[in-house]
Amino acid sequence: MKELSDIGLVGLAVMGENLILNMESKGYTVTAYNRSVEKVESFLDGRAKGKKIRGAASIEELVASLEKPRKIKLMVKAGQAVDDFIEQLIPHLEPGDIIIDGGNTHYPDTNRRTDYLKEKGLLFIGTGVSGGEEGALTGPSIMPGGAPEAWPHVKDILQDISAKVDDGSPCCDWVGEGGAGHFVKMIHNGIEYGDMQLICEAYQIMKDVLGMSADEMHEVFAEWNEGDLDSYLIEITRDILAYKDDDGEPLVDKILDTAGQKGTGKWTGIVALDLGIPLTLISEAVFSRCISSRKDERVKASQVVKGPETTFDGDKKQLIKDLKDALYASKIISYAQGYLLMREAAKEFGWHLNYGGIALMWRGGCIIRSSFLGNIKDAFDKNPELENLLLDDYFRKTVEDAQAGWRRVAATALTQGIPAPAITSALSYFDGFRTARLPANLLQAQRDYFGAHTYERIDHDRGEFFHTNWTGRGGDTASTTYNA
Ligand code: 2AM
Repeated sequence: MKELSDIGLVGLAVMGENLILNMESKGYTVTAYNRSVEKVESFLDGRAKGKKIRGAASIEELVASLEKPRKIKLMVKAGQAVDDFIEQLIPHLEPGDIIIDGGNTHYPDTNRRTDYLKEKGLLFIGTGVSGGEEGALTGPSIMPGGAPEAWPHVKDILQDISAKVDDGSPCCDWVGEGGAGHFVKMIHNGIEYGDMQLICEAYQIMKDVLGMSADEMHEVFAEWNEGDLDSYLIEITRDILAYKDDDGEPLVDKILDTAGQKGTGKWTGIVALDLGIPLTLISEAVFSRCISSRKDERVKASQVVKGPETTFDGDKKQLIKDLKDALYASKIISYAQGYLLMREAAKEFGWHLNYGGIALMWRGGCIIRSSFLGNIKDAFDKNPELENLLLDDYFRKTVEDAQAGWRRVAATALTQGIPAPAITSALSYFDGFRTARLPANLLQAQRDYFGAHTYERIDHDRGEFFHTNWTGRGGDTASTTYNA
């Protein structure tokens, strides 16, 4: 073992342990530390036995065991634990040393910590890590941001342990300044919410409109996974549908329909509202989980509130084909909206984001990995300044080609009374996006009528505001206005 370790890792829960083993397997020497020090001993005697991994019994020992500039990765509970370790580490570190937070941190905390450590001459990186326990061990998607000067020192190790795509490119690259890495991880999670909701809507339409069995749906997802929809989430859905409980019945049918959430989808929706970005699909996915969790209310309502009493008499094969188009088109909308939000956040926070690189980071290792992300990478390679994915030729044409089927699916869900908020709201966004004149002229008139909020006119320059005394009773004094 080398005299000094390449990196230290604090936090011996499963993600931390697996990342250490991953680093070690790539040839790095690692020092392990944990608040409850007995876990260091049991790790060294267990999974780390015989490997280039040393333990530290204290922060001092950890710091003394590292090559300079020191690199210490925190894999502890997000929040106070990160701040506590930073405070414990500061007195022992020297200018240029690097602290990396690999936890599920909210990006404003990473913005704050990057600035705080910069004042102390230290470099901070906040990185999203996606791929779960298995990914941590075999190759996760890693999304680092923070102090750009730190990147050259950690690039090799982070890229070596990350997932690789077919051509060997690592699913890890520099994301941007401050909290950009954790922001992009948050968007990843939001997109994950959207992708899962879309699949669930397709599932419910197959189950409740077409009356398909789990085995039949398994076949459909297996086929979809061979085409444009090829992705981890379609693949696991295929396998879930085939999984039988002890009595031979599909396990999925016995699972209670109340979805949990840990908050990253909600964070994504809140930022979208704050920045005025129409992130409709992901927001609907979050609200769908909220509706699902109100099970008692739904059960009671189902006994008294009637929906339409129609049965589907269309072509079953065609609807399955249409569902595939609806899923793919809606997914494009969701990513287009997620990218819009990243662009706006980059403007707001002064980040320089590499949009194609982000698609590549998500291409492998993480929950939303899919071949589709290769198309997004291509779109940004062609035009790094692409304003909206829907303006890229490939995506525009794909959505145009899919829209007939997509509209049939939305219409079927609506007439049959099956909730499909992600698929239908994505279609409404698409129609809003491609409509030159929306009814907001009337809305502005209403605002001016009741609140003297003023309006602009199509026959005058932008920026000139008018107020009308609509009833003859109001005054001519306009109120101040702002644009959301
Ligand atoms: P522990 O083993 O001492 O509980 C995941 O929970 C990891 O975060 C574990 O390594 C855990 O350490 C650590 N952790 C959780 N809360 C912490 C806190 N407040 N301070 C330090 N470490 C903490």
